[in-house]
Amino acid sequence: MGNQLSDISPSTPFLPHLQCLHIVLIGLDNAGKTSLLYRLKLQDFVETIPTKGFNMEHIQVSIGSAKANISTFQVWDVGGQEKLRPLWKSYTRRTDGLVFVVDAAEVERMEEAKMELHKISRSAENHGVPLLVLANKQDLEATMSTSQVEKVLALHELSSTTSHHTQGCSALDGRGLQVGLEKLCEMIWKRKKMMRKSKKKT
Ligand SMILES: Nc1nc2c(ncn2[C@@H]2O[C@H](COP(=O)(O)OP(=O)(O)OP(=O)(O)O)[C@@H](O)[C@H]2O)c(=O)[nH]1
Ligand SMILES: [Mg+2]
Repeated sequence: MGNQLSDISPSTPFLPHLQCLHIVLIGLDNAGKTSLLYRLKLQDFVETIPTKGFNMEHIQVSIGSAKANISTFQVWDVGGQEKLRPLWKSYTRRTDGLVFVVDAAEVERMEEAKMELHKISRSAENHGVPLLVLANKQDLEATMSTSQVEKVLALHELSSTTSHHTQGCSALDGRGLQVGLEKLCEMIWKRKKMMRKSKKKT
């Protein structure tokens, strides 16, 4: 269904809610990407096993206060184990938005997460692609705040053409996800609008 929507959407910029947005969840193993994908899909917390390849689901979310404003997302969730990370590039190519998930309770792995985030952001194809950082597992007690996560991931060092937002969330109870997706949508539509404008000029 999402594919049909995406087929008609490029010529209908005045109906942004009809477009199927392609987004990719990446991040270290155990960060909670698959749990977040199925929280979004099923509105429930499901048992997961480490992802060996990828999962993909179409998800419909109402964005903003108007209930009729439904956005469809094609969400890719790619395994985060070290040996799988070289594959991230092929999933993020030509994506509308990147979602980088961290386990906000795992302080000792933040440096590793930072290195991977900056590596994928440096890839030419990802220049300017809006980035949502999800600081997951906020239901646990000792978690980093969003400002701590922003700092430790050195988001200020990312290219100035990359808009980003950091959102605390939990796949366990669903908090933060709606707001995070709304922010991501906002950034994506803003970029699409800018790209359309600069195309018209040339
Ligand atoms: N407490 C808590 N546990 C979570 C949350 N999200 C995920 N988990 C747990 O964290 C572990 C890893 O979750 P996954 O969703 O499989 O992690 P992943 O990022 O997909 O991992 P890979 O597939 O290996 O890349 C599982 O035991 C989940 O139940 C959360 O918000 N809160
Ligand atoms: Mg997974």
